[in-house]
Amino acid sequence: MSPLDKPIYVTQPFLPSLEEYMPYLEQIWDSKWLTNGGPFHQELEKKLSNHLGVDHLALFANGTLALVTALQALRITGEVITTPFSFVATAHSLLWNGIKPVFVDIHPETFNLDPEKIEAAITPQTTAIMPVHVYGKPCHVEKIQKIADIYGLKVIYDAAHAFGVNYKGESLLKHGDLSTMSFHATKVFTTFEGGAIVCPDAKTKRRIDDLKNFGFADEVTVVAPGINAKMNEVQAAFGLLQLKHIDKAIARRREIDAQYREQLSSVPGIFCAPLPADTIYNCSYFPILIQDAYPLSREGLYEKLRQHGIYARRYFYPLISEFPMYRGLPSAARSNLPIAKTAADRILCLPIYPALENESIERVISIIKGK
Ligand code: T4K
Repeated sequence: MSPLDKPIYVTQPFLPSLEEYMPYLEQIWDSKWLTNGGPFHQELEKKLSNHLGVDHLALFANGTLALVTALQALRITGEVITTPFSFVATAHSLLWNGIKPVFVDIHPETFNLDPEKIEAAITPQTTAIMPVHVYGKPCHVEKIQKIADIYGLKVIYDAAHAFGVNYKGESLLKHGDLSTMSFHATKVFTTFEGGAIVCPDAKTKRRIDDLKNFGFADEVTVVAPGINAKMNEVQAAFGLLQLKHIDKAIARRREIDAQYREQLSSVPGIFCAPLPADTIYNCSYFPILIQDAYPLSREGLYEKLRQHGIYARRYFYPLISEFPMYRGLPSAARSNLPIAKTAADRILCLPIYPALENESIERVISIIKGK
């Protein structure tokens, strides 16, 4: 197979060399400490908190369990306002807690929950807002906090895409009552599967730590009906190794983002979602909108790229609100979510990952340009 025929996926995990990973594995084999808050787990919590500039962070087995547990930690009930333009895990975490999702439309430029539309969706049952920093681009955190303060609501950010994003001089993860992260294989920072909850104080971290370990507070005391959501030592060790390379990996993502932007911004009918203001962005995704001026529809371009071995993805199509377990909700009506519907019908995320070669980027660009 020539390099030109090699399939190009939307993403690929950044894997340091196996030799670099072996000493960590040897240590695990020697100690026989495989899970339950072992030394690598503890070290990664400390190093990640420092790297991200946050006060407290609890590691999780994946991002979905982090979301489910974040809701438990704050004892959220009733209704929660959220976005339909996300990965389905966001809303699923609500259903797993017996909470009713209330979908609110997104902003056309950021693809994030539109703060201007939140107030109209608040009812006496509303207890929280769960916005998503979609593609790692910051939500309007100031406006959302103001609404939460007025109505006495909690804010849990699904920050699955927002690893290392800095907004107005500090970590984006510091906003809201809690932020959850995903370290899945497809994410900027990965531990194969994995996730975290970022929280502001030691007391909340303690509760979260209990909840992710069946509710055990000590050997004989169970304080809550917790779950098993612990990250194991093999994953935590891999996280420590990833962390050593993460700045270089994000720098390469920035180069790719710049190349796409330079080459595609002037193509009629291709809209490159702008870089967020006041933000040091992680370039986790490269979303484009296919507009009427482009000769193909979004589906047409998606198929054309596939025929050339390029697997761009339609994140987030279909909208969460279109799935069977959500579509009966009054807030899932298409008339309530026109901007999200248009975005879902026109969006395409192009391949972006540190090992993506310049020739591959050129290949993607030339197909989009119709050459
Ligand atoms: N909240 C939000 C906003 C999220 O986006 C997600 C996850 C979550 C919560 C939940 O977090 P986790 O519980 O997952 O930690 C992927 C991921 O599975 C999912 O983690 C992610 N969001 C979502 C946006 O994307 P798929 O169905 O697109 O994955 P898949 O398997 O098709 O992978 C995409 C491409 O990545 C493949 O074509 C090739 C490449 N790939 C994938 C894997 C799994 C690799 O090169 N190596 C791999 O190991 O969902």
